[in-house]
Amino acid sequence: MKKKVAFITGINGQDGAYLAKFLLDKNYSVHGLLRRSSNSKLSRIDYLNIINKITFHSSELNEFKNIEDIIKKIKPDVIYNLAGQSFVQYSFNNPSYTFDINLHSVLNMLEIIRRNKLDTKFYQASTSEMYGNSNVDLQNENTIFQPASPYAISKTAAHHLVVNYRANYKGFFCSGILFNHESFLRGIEFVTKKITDGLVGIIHENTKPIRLGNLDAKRDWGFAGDYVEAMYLMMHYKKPDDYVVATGQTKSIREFIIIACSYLGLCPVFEGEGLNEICYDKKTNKKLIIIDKKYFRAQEVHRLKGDPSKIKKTLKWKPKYNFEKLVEHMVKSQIDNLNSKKKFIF
Ligand code: NAP
Ligand code: G4F
Repeated sequence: MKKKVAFITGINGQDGAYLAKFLLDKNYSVHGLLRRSSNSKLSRIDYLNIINKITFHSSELNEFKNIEDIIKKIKPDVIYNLAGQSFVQYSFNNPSYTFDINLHSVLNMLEIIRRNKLDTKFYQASTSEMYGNSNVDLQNENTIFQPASPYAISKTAAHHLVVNYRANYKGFFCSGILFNHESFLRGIEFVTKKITDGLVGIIHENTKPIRLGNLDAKRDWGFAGDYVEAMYLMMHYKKPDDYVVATGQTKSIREFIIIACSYLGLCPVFEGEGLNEICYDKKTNKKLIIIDKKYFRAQEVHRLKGDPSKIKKTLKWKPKYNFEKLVEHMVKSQIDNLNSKKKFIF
C-alpha cells in the first residue's frame, strides 16, 4: 500500500522532531522543511535517531513560491505547520518579523491549498497565549482571546484565518490550541529547560546560578510527546475542528523549581523580595537562582489553565505524563546527556 505523505514545517523544532518520529512509527513518508543555517541544527532529530528516514526541503517559511513548489512536488496528504517564531519575549522587540512568520506564512499555505484545489489536510499550531490574561478559571475552545504580546496576536490572527478558511472553503483545516508543553528537547531559552539544565549544571559542573524573571507566573505544563499525539488524532478525525490540549493543572515557575530540586536532592530556600529575591540550597548554601530584570516581559501572562474535556471526550486523547513525571524526565535526561559521550544542545 502507498505510504501517506506528511509535510512538517519546523521539523527540527521540539514538536517537529517528536511528530516526525510519531508519524514514521505510523508508517508515514515524512518530509520536513528546514531553513538555511550556518550549522546543521539537526540535533533533536539526531537525538531521536531519525535523520536518515526524513526527506528535507530547504526554504524560509515565508517564501510563497518555494513553499508552493515543495507542496506541489511532494503532494502531501497532511501538512503540520509547526514552524514559527515561538519565543514570546523575542516578539516584543521583533513584532514585524513575528507577524511575517507566524501569520503571513499561514495565509500563504492556506492559499496554496485553496488555489491549487488540493485535498491536503492542514494543522495549525495555535497556542494558549491567545487567551492572555483571561479571567476565566479554565480556558476552553469558547473562551475569549485577549492576546497580550505580538506573538499572541500573530497566532490569534492565524487561528482566525484557519477557522475562516474552514468555513469558507470547506477544507480540512484544523487548529490545536496547545498549552505549554515541554521535554528534554525544549529550546534552552524557555523557562523549564533553563531551570532543569541550569540546576543539573550547578550540581554536576559547578556552573553559575540561573538568572530568571517572574517566578510567580503559572502555566499548564504537559509533555511534548503526548501533545504531538493530540495533533495526529485531530488530523485523523472524521471532521476538522479546533481543540484545546492541556493537562487541566496549573503550576508556578517557583513550584517547577521546587520539584526539579527534589529530583536532584536539593533543598531550595527562597529569600528576599522582587529583584532582590534569591534561591539557595539549604544544605550547601549554594546559590541556585538570581532574579534578573532582563527576563521580565513588557506584559506578562500571569496564569494559564486549560480544559481538555473536548479532546478527551471526542478524540479519546489521554496524556501519559503528569507534571511531576515531566519534570523528572527533563532532569534525568539532562543528567544522562552530561554523562554520555555525545552531548546534545538544543
Ligand atoms: P520550536 O522548538 O521553537 O521550533 C520552531 C521551529 O520553527 C524550528 O524548527 C524553527 O527552525 C522553525 N522556524 C522558525 N522560523 C522559521 C522560518 N522563518 N522558516 C522556516 N522555519 C522556521 O517550537 P516548538 O516548541 O516545537 O513549537 C512548535 C509550534 O507550536 C510553534 O509554532 C509554536 O509557536 C507553537 N506552540 C508551541 C507551544 C509549546 O509549548 N511548545 C505551545 C503552543 C504553540 P530553526 O531551528 O531554523 O529556528
Ligand atoms: O517558558 P516561557 O518562555 O514560555 P511562554 O512564554 O509561556 O511561551 C511558550 O508557551 C506558549 C504556550 O502558552 C507557546 F505558545 C510559546 O511558543 C512558548 O512555547 O515562559 C513561561 C513563563 C513566563 O511567564 C515567563 O515570564 O516563565 C516566565 N519566566 C520567568 N523567568 C521566564 C523566565 N521565561 C523565560 N523564557 N526565561 C526566564 O528567564
